[in-house]
Amino acid sequence: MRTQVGIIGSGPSGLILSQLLHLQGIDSVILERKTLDYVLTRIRAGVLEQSCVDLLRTAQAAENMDTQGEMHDGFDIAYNGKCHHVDLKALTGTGIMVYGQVEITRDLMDIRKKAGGVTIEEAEVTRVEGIETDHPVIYYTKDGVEHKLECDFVAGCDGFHGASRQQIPDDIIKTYEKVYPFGWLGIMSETPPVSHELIYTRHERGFSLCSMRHSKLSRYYLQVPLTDKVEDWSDERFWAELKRRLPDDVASQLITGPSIEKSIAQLRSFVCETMRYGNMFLVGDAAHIVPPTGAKGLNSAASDVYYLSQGLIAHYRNGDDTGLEQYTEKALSRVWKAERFSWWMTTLLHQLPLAEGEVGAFTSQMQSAELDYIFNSSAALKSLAENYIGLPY
Ligand code: RFL
Ligand code: PHB
Repeated sequence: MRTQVGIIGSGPSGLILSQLLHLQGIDSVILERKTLDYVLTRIRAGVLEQSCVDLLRTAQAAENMDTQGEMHDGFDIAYNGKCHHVDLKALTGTGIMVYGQVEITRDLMDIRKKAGGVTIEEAEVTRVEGIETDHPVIYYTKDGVEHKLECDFVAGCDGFHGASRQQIPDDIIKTYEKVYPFGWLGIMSETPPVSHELIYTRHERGFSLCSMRHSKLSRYYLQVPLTDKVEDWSDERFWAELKRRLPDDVASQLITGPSIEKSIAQLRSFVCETMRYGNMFLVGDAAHIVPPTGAKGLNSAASDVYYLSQGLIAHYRNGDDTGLEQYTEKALSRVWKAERFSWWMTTLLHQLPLAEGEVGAFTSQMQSAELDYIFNSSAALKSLAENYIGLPY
Protein backbone atom coordinates (compact mmCIF):
# COMPACT_ATOMS: atom_id res chain seq x y z
CA MET A 1 0.00 0.00 0.00
CA ARG A 2 1.12 3.56 -0.68
CA THR A 3 0.07 6.99 0.58
CA GLN A 4 1.48 10.50 0.81
CA VAL A 5 1.61 10.80 4.62
CA GLY A 6 1.76 7.65 6.75
CA ILE A 7 0.36 8.48 10.18
CA ILE A 8 1.16 6.24 13.15
CA GLY A 9 -1.53 6.53 15.83
CA SER A 10 -5.22 7.41 15.88
CA GLY A 11 -5.16 9.69 18.92
CA PRO A 12 -5.99 13.39 18.64
CA SER A 13 -2.63 14.25 16.97
CA GLY A 14 -3.00 11.72 14.16
CA LEU A 15 -6.69 12.41 13.62
CA ILE A 16 -6.48 16.23 13.51
CA LEU A 17 -3.45 16.02 11.18
CA SER A 18 -5.16 13.59 8.80
CA GLN A 19 -8.26 15.79 8.61
CA LEU A 20 -6.31 19.03 7.94
CA LEU A 21 -4.38 17.24 5.18
CA HIS A 22 -7.54 15.70 3.73
CA LEU A 23 -9.13 19.16 3.41
CA GLN A 24 -6.13 20.17 1.25
CA GLY A 25 -6.36 17.06 -0.92
CA ILE A 26 -3.37 15.35 0.71
CA ASP A 27 -3.80 11.61 1.19
CA SER A 28 -2.93 9.81 4.43
CA VAL A 29 -3.33 6.37 6.01
CA ILE A 30 -3.58 6.00 9.80
CA LEU A 31 -2.17 2.88 11.46
CA GLU A 32 -3.53 2.30 14.98
CA ARG A 33 -2.36 -0.51 17.22
CA LYS A 34 -5.61 -0.77 19.23
CA THR A 35 -9.23 -0.97 18.07
CA LEU A 36 -10.84 2.43 17.57
CA ASP A 37 -13.43 1.49 20.22
CA TYR A 38 -10.60 0.93 22.70
CA VAL A 39 -9.05 4.32 21.87
CA LEU A 40 -12.40 5.88 22.81
CA THR A 41 -12.29 4.36 26.31
CA ARG A 42 -9.19 6.37 27.30
CA ILE A 43 -10.48 9.34 29.28
CA ARG A 44 -7.90 12.10 29.27
CA ALA A 45 -7.96 15.80 28.48
CA GLY A 46 -10.88 18.12 29.13
CA VAL A 47 -9.61 21.67 28.71
CA LEU A 48 -8.92 23.23 25.32
CA GLU A 49 -7.08 26.45 24.59
CA GLN A 50 -8.66 28.89 22.14
CA SER A 51 -5.95 28.05 19.55
CA CYS A 52 -6.87 24.37 19.77
CA VAL A 53 -10.55 25.29 19.39
CA ASP A 54 -9.66 27.37 16.31
CA LEU A 55 -7.64 24.49 14.85
CA LEU A 56 -10.62 22.13 15.26
CA ARG A 57 -12.79 24.71 13.49
CA THR A 58 -10.26 24.95 10.64
CA ALA A 59 -10.38 21.15 10.49
CA GLN A 60 -14.20 21.41 10.14
CA ALA A 61 -14.49 19.14 13.16
CA ALA A 62 -16.01 21.61 15.62
CA GLU A 63 -19.75 21.15 15.17
CA ASN A 64 -20.32 19.07 18.32
CA MET A 65 -17.73 21.01 20.32
CA ASP A 66 -19.46 24.28 19.45
CA THR A 67 -22.87 22.98 20.52
CA GLN A 68 -21.96 20.71 23.45
CA GLY A 69 -18.69 22.20 24.78
CA GLU A 70 -18.75 24.85 27.51
CA MET A 71 -16.78 28.08 27.41
CA HIS A 72 -15.34 28.97 30.83
CA ASP A 73 -14.24 32.51 31.59
CA GLY A 74 -12.11 31.52 34.58
CA PHE A 75 -11.18 28.94 37.20
CA ASP A 76 -10.35 28.82 40.91
CA ILE A 77 -7.25 27.96 42.88
CA ALA A 78 -8.13 27.01 46.46
CA TYR A 79 -5.66 27.14 49.36
CA ASN A 80 -5.89 27.85 53.08
CA GLY A 81 -9.53 26.77 52.93
CA LYS A 82 -10.64 29.43 50.41
CA CYS A 83 -11.18 29.71 46.66
CA HIS A 84 -9.30 32.40 44.74
CA HIS A 85 -10.64 33.26 41.32
CA VAL A 86 -8.59 33.59 38.15
CA ASP A 87 -10.71 35.65 35.78
CA LEU A 88 -9.18 34.54 32.49
CA LYS A 89 -11.54 36.62 30.38
CA ALA A 90 -10.84 39.86 32.25
CA LEU A 91 -7.09 39.19 32.36
CA THR A 92 -6.56 38.01 28.78
CA GLY A 93 -9.73 38.68 26.79
CA THR A 94 -10.44 34.97 26.30
CA GLY A 95 -11.38 31.84 28.22
CA ILE A 96 -11.03 28.09 27.74
CA MET A 97 -13.29 25.43 26.23
CA VAL A 98 -14.34 22.42 28.29
CA TYR A 99 -14.86 19.54 25.86
CA GLY A 100 -13.48 16.03 26.32
CA GLN A 101 -10.68 14.34 24.39
CA VAL A 102 -12.90 11.29 23.94
CA GLU A 103 -15.52 13.45 22.22
CA ILE A 104 -12.94 15.19 19.98
CA THR A 105 -11.53 11.81 19.02
CA ARG A 106 -14.98 10.39 18.28
CA ASP A 107 -15.96 13.44 16.20
CA LEU A 108 -12.78 13.16 14.12
CA MET A 109 -13.11 9.38 13.68
CA ASP A 110 -16.70 9.85 12.44
CA ILE A 111 -15.65 12.56 9.98
CA ARG A 112 -12.78 10.44 8.68
CA LYS A 113 -15.05 7.45 8.22
CA LYS A 114 -17.64 9.51 6.30
CA ALA A 115 -14.90 10.98 4.06
CA GLY A 116 -13.65 7.45 3.26
CA GLY A 117 -10.25 8.03 4.92
CA VAL A 118 -8.29 4.84 5.54
CA THR A 119 -7.55 3.86 9.14
CA ILE A 120 -6.19 0.40 9.82
CA GLU A 121 -7.07 -0.76 13.32
CA GLU A 122 -5.08 -3.29 15.32
CA ALA A 123 -2.09 -2.49 13.15
CA GLU A 124 1.02 -2.33 15.34
CA VAL A 125 3.91 -0.44 13.78
CA THR A 126 7.18 -2.21 14.50
CA ARG A 127 9.74 -0.21 12.51
CA VAL A 128 10.26 2.39 9.80
CA GLU A 129 12.89 1.93 7.11
CA GLY A 130 14.38 4.50 4.73
CA ILE A 131 13.55 7.46 6.96
CA GLU A 132 16.49 9.41 5.52
CA THR A 133 15.22 8.84 1.96
CA ASP A 134 12.24 10.19 0.01
CA HIS A 135 10.56 6.79 0.28
CA PRO A 136 10.17 5.77 3.91
CA VAL A 137 8.44 2.45 4.52
CA ILE A 138 6.39 1.78 7.65
CA TYR A 139 6.24 -1.88 8.72
CA TYR A 140 3.28 -3.00 10.78
CA THR A 141 1.82 -6.25 12.02
CA LYS A 142 -1.86 -7.06 11.68
CA ASP A 143 -3.37 -10.43 12.60
CA GLY A 144 0.14 -11.80 13.02
CA VAL A 145 1.15 -10.88 9.45
CA GLU A 146 3.69 -8.20 8.54
CA HIS A 147 2.60 -5.51 6.05
CA LYS A 148 4.21 -2.37 4.72
CA LEU A 149 3.00 1.14 4.00
CA GLU A 150 5.10 3.21 1.60
CA CYS A 151 4.86 6.98 1.89
CA ASP A 152 6.55 10.35 1.32
CA PHE A 153 6.47 11.37 4.98
CA VAL A 154 5.88 9.64 8.31
CA ALA A 155 3.99 11.40 11.11
CA GLY A 156 4.79 9.72 14.44
CA CYS A 157 1.57 10.48 16.34
CA ASP A 158 1.88 7.31 18.45
CA GLY A 159 2.08 8.71 21.96
CA PHE A 160 4.76 8.34 24.62
CA HIS A 161 5.02 4.53 24.31
CA GLY A 162 4.94 4.46 20.51
CA ALA A 163 7.45 3.13 17.99
CA SER A 164 8.35 6.27 16.05
CA ARG A 165 10.69 7.93 18.57
CA GLN A 166 12.58 4.62 18.90
CA GLN A 167 13.56 4.86 15.22
CA ILE A 168 15.80 7.88 15.82
CA PRO A 169 19.43 6.87 16.40
CA ASP A 170 20.81 7.44 19.91
CA ASP A 171 23.49 9.85 18.72
CA ILE A 172 20.86 12.13 17.16
CA ILE A 173 18.17 12.13 19.83
CA LYS A 174 18.44 14.06 23.09
CA THR A 175 15.85 13.60 25.81
CA TYR A 176 14.99 15.54 28.96
CA GLU A 177 12.85 13.98 31.66
CA LYS A 178 11.47 14.49 35.15
CA VAL A 179 9.29 11.88 36.83
CA TYR A 180 7.24 13.17 39.76
CA PRO A 181 7.02 11.09 42.95
CA PHE A 182 3.20 10.93 42.99
CA GLY A 183 0.26 10.17 40.71
CA TRP A 184 -3.25 11.41 39.99
CA LEU A 185 -6.19 9.20 40.84
CA GLY A 186 -9.06 10.28 38.58
CA ILE A 187 -12.72 9.40 38.60
CA MET A 188 -15.60 10.20 36.28
CA SER A 189 -19.08 10.30 37.79
CA GLU A 190 -22.52 11.04 36.41
CA THR A 191 -23.13 13.79 38.94
CA PRO A 192 -23.43 17.57 38.50
CA PRO A 193 -20.04 19.30 38.92
CA VAL A 194 -19.47 20.85 42.34
CA SER A 195 -18.80 24.24 40.73
CA HIS A 196 -19.50 25.76 37.31
CA GLU A 197 -15.72 26.26 36.84
CA LEU A 198 -12.63 24.14 37.57
CA ILE A 199 -11.12 24.23 41.08
CA TYR A 200 -7.44 23.33 41.60
CA THR A 201 -6.73 22.87 45.34
CA ARG A 202 -3.49 22.93 47.27
CA HIS A 203 -3.99 21.15 50.61
CA GLU A 204 -1.72 19.63 53.23
CA ARG A 205 -3.24 16.19 52.48
CA GLY A 206 -2.41 16.61 48.78
CA PHE A 207 -3.56 18.31 45.59
CA SER A 208 -7.05 17.86 44.18
CA LEU A 209 -8.85 19.01 41.05
CA CYS A 210 -12.57 19.39 40.41
CA SER A 211 -13.27 19.31 36.69
CA MET A 212 -16.13 18.28 34.44
CA ARG A 213 -17.24 17.33 30.96
CA HIS A 214 -20.72 18.89 31.10
CA SER A 215 -23.53 19.77 33.54
CA LYS A 216 -24.21 16.11 34.42
CA LEU A 217 -20.72 14.62 34.18
CA SER A 218 -17.94 15.39 36.66
CA ARG A 219 -14.23 14.58 36.61
CA TYR A 220 -12.30 14.69 39.89
CA TYR A 221 -8.64 14.01 40.69
CA LEU A 222 -6.63 13.41 43.87
CA GLN A 223 -2.86 13.42 44.32
CA VAL A 224 -1.94 9.91 45.56
CA PRO A 225 1.31 8.05 46.33
CA LEU A 226 2.63 6.00 43.41
CA THR A 227 2.37 2.89 45.54
CA ASP A 228 -1.45 3.21 45.66
CA LYS A 229 -3.57 0.95 43.47
CA VAL A 230 -7.00 1.74 42.03
CA GLU A 231 -8.38 -1.16 44.14
CA ASP A 232 -7.25 0.69 47.29
CA TRP A 233 -9.75 3.43 46.49
CA SER A 234 -13.42 2.58 46.94
CA ASP A 235 -15.77 5.34 45.77
CA GLU A 236 -16.59 6.08 49.43
CA ARG A 237 -12.91 6.58 50.27
CA PHE A 238 -12.42 8.79 47.22
CA TRP A 239 -15.34 11.11 48.03
CA ALA A 240 -14.39 11.34 51.72
CA GLU A 241 -10.81 12.27 50.84
CA LEU A 242 -11.88 14.82 48.22
CA LYS A 243 -14.20 16.49 50.74
CA ARG A 244 -11.37 16.77 53.28
CA ARG A 245 -9.15 18.55 50.75
CA LEU A 246 -11.78 21.02 49.47
CA PRO A 247 -12.72 24.30 51.18
CA ASP A 248 -15.72 23.65 53.51
CA ASP A 249 -18.16 25.72 51.46
CA VAL A 250 -17.24 23.73 48.33
CA ALA A 251 -17.23 20.34 50.10
CA SER A 252 -20.74 21.00 51.41
CA GLN A 253 -21.97 21.38 47.80
CA LEU A 254 -20.35 18.18 46.50
CA ILE A 255 -22.82 15.70 45.06
CA THR A 256 -21.38 12.18 45.08
CA GLY A 257 -22.39 9.08 43.16
CA PRO A 258 -20.93 5.87 41.74
CA SER A 259 -17.80 6.30 39.63
CA ILE A 260 -18.05 5.17 36.01
CA GLU A 261 -14.26 5.21 35.54
CA LYS A 262 -11.33 5.22 37.92
CA SER A 263 -7.64 5.21 37.06
CA ILE A 264 -4.21 6.33 38.29
CA ALA A 265 -1.85 8.30 36.02
CA GLN A 266 1.84 8.90 36.61
CA LEU A 267 3.08 12.45 36.27
CA ARG A 268 6.01 13.09 33.98
CA SER A 269 7.73 15.92 32.14
CA PHE A 270 9.55 14.74 28.99
CA VAL A 271 10.93 16.40 25.87
CA CYS A 272 12.62 14.79 22.92
CA GLU A 273 14.94 16.86 20.77
CA THR A 274 14.79 16.52 17.72
CA MET A 275 11.18 16.31 16.55
CA ARG A 276 12.29 15.52 12.98
CA TYR A 277 14.54 12.79 11.69
CA GLY A 278 14.82 12.57 7.89
CA ASN A 279 11.27 12.44 6.60
CA MET A 280 9.72 11.40 9.90
CA PHE A 281 8.15 13.98 12.23
CA LEU A 282 7.21 13.36 15.87
CA VAL A 283 3.93 14.93 16.97
CA GLY A 284 2.26 15.32 20.40
CA ASP A 285 2.95 12.85 23.20
CA ALA A 286 5.41 10.94 20.98
CA ALA A 287 7.77 13.89 21.43
CA HIS A 288 6.78 15.45 24.73
CA ILE A 289 4.79 14.81 27.91
CA VAL A 290 3.64 17.21 30.60
CA PRO A 291 2.08 16.56 34.00
CA PRO A 292 -1.65 17.30 33.53
CA THR A 293 -1.76 20.15 36.07
CA GLY A 294 -1.61 22.90 33.44
CA ALA A 295 -3.93 21.09 30.95
CA LYS A 296 -1.27 21.43 28.26
CA GLY A 297 -0.81 17.91 26.78
CA LEU A 298 -3.47 17.83 24.09
CA ASN A 299 -3.06 21.55 23.52
CA SER A 300 0.66 21.12 22.80
CA ALA A 301 -0.14 18.21 20.48
CA ALA A 302 -2.52 20.55 18.63
CA SER A 303 0.17 23.20 18.14
CA ASP A 304 2.57 20.57 16.73
CA VAL A 305 -0.17 19.48 14.32
CA TYR A 306 -0.65 23.09 13.26
CA TYR A 307 3.07 23.58 12.44
CA LEU A 308 3.41 20.22 10.70
CA SER A 309 0.23 20.55 8.64
CA GLN A 310 1.33 24.00 7.47
CA GLY A 311 4.71 22.57 6.45
CA LEU A 312 3.23 19.60 4.60
CA ILE A 313 0.60 21.72 2.84
CA ALA A 314 3.29 24.19 1.61
CA HIS A 315 5.42 21.23 0.45
CA TYR A 316 2.65 19.66 -1.63
CA ARG A 317 1.17 22.95 -2.84
CA ASN A 318 4.30 24.71 -4.11
CA GLY A 319 7.35 22.67 -3.19
CA ASP A 320 8.17 25.06 -0.33
CA ASP A 321 9.97 23.11 2.43
CA THR A 322 10.67 26.02 4.78
CA GLY A 323 7.89 25.00 7.17
CA LEU A 324 9.14 21.41 7.36
CA GLU A 325 12.70 22.60 7.91
CA GLN A 326 11.56 24.87 10.75
CA TYR A 327 9.21 22.30 12.33
CA THR A 328 11.42 21.18 15.22
CA GLU A 329 12.44 24.72 16.13
CA LYS A 330 8.93 26.20 16.02
CA ALA A 331 7.25 23.30 17.79
CA LEU A 332 9.87 23.00 20.53
CA SER A 333 9.90 26.71 21.23
CA ARG A 334 6.22 26.51 22.21
CA VAL A 335 6.54 23.08 23.84
CA TRP A 336 9.28 24.19 26.25
CA LYS A 337 7.07 27.04 27.48
CA ALA A 338 4.18 24.63 28.06
CA GLU A 339 6.64 22.32 29.87
CA ARG A 340 7.72 25.21 32.09
CA PHE A 341 4.16 26.17 32.94
CA SER A 342 3.06 22.58 33.67
CA TRP A 343 6.11 21.94 35.87
CA TRP A 344 5.50 25.23 37.68
CA MET A 345 1.76 24.58 38.30
CA THR A 346 2.60 21.06 39.48
CA THR A 347 5.33 22.27 41.83
CA LEU A 348 3.12 25.06 43.14
CA LEU A 349 0.10 22.95 44.06
CA HIS A 350 1.25 19.42 45.04
CA GLN A 351 2.62 18.14 48.32
CA LEU A 352 6.26 17.46 47.54
CA PRO A 353 8.65 15.24 49.49
CA LEU A 354 11.49 17.09 51.24
CA ALA A 355 14.28 17.72 48.74
CA GLU A 356 17.94 17.05 49.51
CA GLY A 357 19.32 19.75 51.80
CA GLU A 358 15.84 20.98 52.71
CA VAL A 359 14.99 21.60 56.36
CA GLY A 360 11.65 22.68 57.82
CA ALA A 361 9.50 22.26 54.71
CA PHE A 362 11.15 25.13 52.87
CA THR A 363 9.40 24.31 49.57
CA SER A 364 6.03 24.36 51.26
CA GLN A 365 6.72 27.90 52.50
CA MET A 366 7.75 28.87 48.95
CA GLN A 367 4.42 27.54 47.65
CA SER A 368 2.49 29.61 50.22
CA ALA A 369 4.50 32.73 49.46
CA GLU A 370 4.05 32.27 45.72
CA LEU A 371 0.28 31.79 45.96
CA ASP A 372 0.01 34.83 48.22
CA TYR A 373 2.06 36.80 45.70
CA ILE A 374 0.01 35.67 42.67
CA PHE A 375 -3.29 36.69 44.21
CA ASN A 376 -1.92 40.08 45.32
CA SER A 377 -0.12 41.02 42.11
CA SER A 378 -2.02 41.80 38.93
CA ALA A 379 1.19 41.14 36.94
CA ALA A 380 1.65 37.65 38.46
CA LEU A 381 -2.02 36.76 38.02
CA LYS A 382 -1.93 37.93 34.41
CA SER A 383 1.14 35.78 33.73
CA LEU A 384 -0.67 32.74 35.14
CA ALA A 385 -3.77 33.50 33.06
CA GLU A 386 -1.77 34.14 29.86
CA ASN A 387 -0.06 30.75 30.13
CA TYR A 388 -3.24 28.90 31.10
CA ILE A 389 -5.20 30.12 28.06
CA GLY A 390 -2.19 29.19 25.91
CA LEU A 391 0.63 31.10 24.26
CA PRO A 392 0.18 32.09 20.59
CA TYR A 393 1.21 29.69 17.79
P1 RFL B 1 -2.19 9.54 22.24
O1 RFL B 1 -3.52 10.09 22.63
O2 RFL B 1 -1.43 8.78 23.26
O3 RFL B 1 -2.40 8.65 20.93
C1 RFL B 1 -1.38 7.83 20.40
C2 RFL B 1 -2.00 6.71 19.64
O4 RFL B 1 -0.98 5.93 19.01
C3 RFL B 1 -1.27 4.54 19.18
N1 RFL B 1 0.01 3.78 19.07
C4 RFL B 1 0.36 3.03 18.01
N2 RFL B 1 -0.27 2.76 16.86
C5 RFL B 1 0.35 1.93 15.97
N3 RFL B 1 1.58 1.36 16.21
C6 RFL B 1 2.25 1.61 17.36
N4 RFL B 1 3.44 1.06 17.57
C7 RFL B 1 1.64 2.48 18.31
N5 RFL B 1 2.00 2.93 19.53
C8 RFL B 1 1.01 3.73 19.98
C9 RFL B 1 -1.92 4.48 20.55
O5 RFL B 1 -2.70 3.29 20.71
C10 RFL B 1 -2.76 5.75 20.55
O6 RFL B 1 -4.07 5.53 20.05
O7 RFL B 1 -1.21 10.74 21.75
P2 RFL B 1 -1.58 12.09 20.99
O8 RFL B 1 -2.49 11.85 19.83
O9 RFL B 1 -0.28 12.78 20.77
O10 RFL B 1 -2.46 12.94 22.04
C11 RFL B 1 -1.90 13.44 23.24
C12 RFL B 1 -2.97 13.53 24.33
O11 RFL B 1 -3.62 12.27 24.42
C13 RFL B 1 -2.40 13.92 25.70
O12 RFL B 1 -1.40 14.93 25.55
C14 RFL B 1 -3.46 14.48 26.66
O13 RFL B 1 -4.43 13.51 26.95
C15 RFL B 1 -2.83 14.98 27.98
N6 RFL B 1 -3.83 15.43 28.96
C16 RFL B 1 -4.41 16.69 28.86
N7 RFL B 1 -4.08 17.52 27.85
C17 RFL B 1 -4.69 18.74 27.73
O14 RFL B 1 -4.34 19.50 26.79
N8 RFL B 1 -5.69 19.17 28.59
C18 RFL B 1 -6.09 18.39 29.63
O15 RFL B 1 -7.01 18.78 30.35
C19 RFL B 1 -5.42 17.12 29.82
N9 RFL B 1 -5.77 16.30 30.83
C20 RFL B 1 -4.19 14.60 30.03
C21 RFL B 1 -5.17 15.08 30.97
C22 RFL B 1 -3.61 13.35 30.21
C23 RFL B 1 -3.95 12.57 31.30
N10 RFL B 1 -3.30 11.32 31.45
C24 RFL B 1 -3.99 10.11 31.48
C25 RFL B 1 -1.87 11.30 31.36
C26 RFL B 1 -5.54 14.30 32.05
C27 RFL B 1 -4.91 13.06 32.24
C28 RFL B 1 -5.30 12.28 33.47
C1 PHB C 1 -9.74 17.11 33.08
O1 PHB C 1 -10.90 17.58 33.07
O2 PHB C 1 -9.53 15.91 32.86
C2 PHB C 1 -8.60 18.01 33.39
C3 PHB C 1 -8.81 19.37 33.49
C4 PHB C 1 -7.75 20.21 33.80
C5 PHB C 1 -6.50 19.67 34.00
C6 PHB C 1 -6.28 18.31 33.87
C7 PHB C 1 -7.34 17.47 33.58
O3 PHB C 1 -5.47 20.50 34.32
